[in-house]
Amino acid sequence: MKFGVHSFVWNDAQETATIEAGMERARAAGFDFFELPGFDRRRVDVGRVARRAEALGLELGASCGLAPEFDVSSDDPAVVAAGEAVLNEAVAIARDLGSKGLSGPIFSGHQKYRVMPTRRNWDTSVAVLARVAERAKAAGVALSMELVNRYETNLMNTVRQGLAYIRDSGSDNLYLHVDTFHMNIEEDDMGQAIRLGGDRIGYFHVGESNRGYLGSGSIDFARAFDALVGIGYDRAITVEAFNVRGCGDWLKAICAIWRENWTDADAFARAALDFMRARWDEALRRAAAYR
Ligand SMILES: [Mn+2]
Repeated sequence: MKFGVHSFVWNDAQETATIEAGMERARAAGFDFFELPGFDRRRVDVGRVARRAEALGLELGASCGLAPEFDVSSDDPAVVAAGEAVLNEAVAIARDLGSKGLSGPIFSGHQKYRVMPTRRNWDTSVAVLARVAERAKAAGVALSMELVNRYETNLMNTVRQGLAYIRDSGSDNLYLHVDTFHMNIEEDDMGQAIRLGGDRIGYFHVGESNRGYLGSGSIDFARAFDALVGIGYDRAITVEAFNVRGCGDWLKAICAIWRENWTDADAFARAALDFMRARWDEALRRAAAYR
């Protein structure tokens, strides 16, 4: 299994220099996969980042979220068109980074909504993602939609909803990106949700219920990892947490990061990798015992 770490553990990765610093710290902590968020291509030398990652032996993953003015589920066609352009650009960046996928909450604005989603919002989003998924397929990039919790989108929050979305799209290049932090809020049972997702689970985030040290909260990692082993998941498992001092106010506002759970990012990352490896090995041993 490839274990990854999100750049947010160190910083919000909006410039070449901070991205390179994060990659070096991730490699030093022992990771072999590194996730980058969306960024402004004019501020990041994508080719240089890709070469540096290759030299370090790090596989890159790309993700992005959509600001309200790029909400592809919007009732305003101009906003939807702007959002589709942002997604097409994100696919191109993912391709140029050498990432096999683009993940994150790409199906709506990444924001707290104050209204119910309508059928029209759903259909609008599905039509956009179906088109973007086709373009992404031609670029060798799989799209994985992150099922975030109710405070960060209104369109869908569960694996069952995500599967309905994929069916409606008719796409074979749309997958689900699930995250233990969000599933802990929205799913009745994390293990059942992962099994229901099966081969449509395209990417996996590990986050503790308090966004702090893995094992310090209430996430049932045995249940989650047993299910991942059960479905034969073989893509990256990436720990996500937020560095309060390294991440910008825009990001902290969206994800409601209001306090510091830890201060030493390197120590957090090393402990997270040890924790994930240990829980994964336990899940493999349990599966082998009942094969
Ligand atoms: Mn996540």
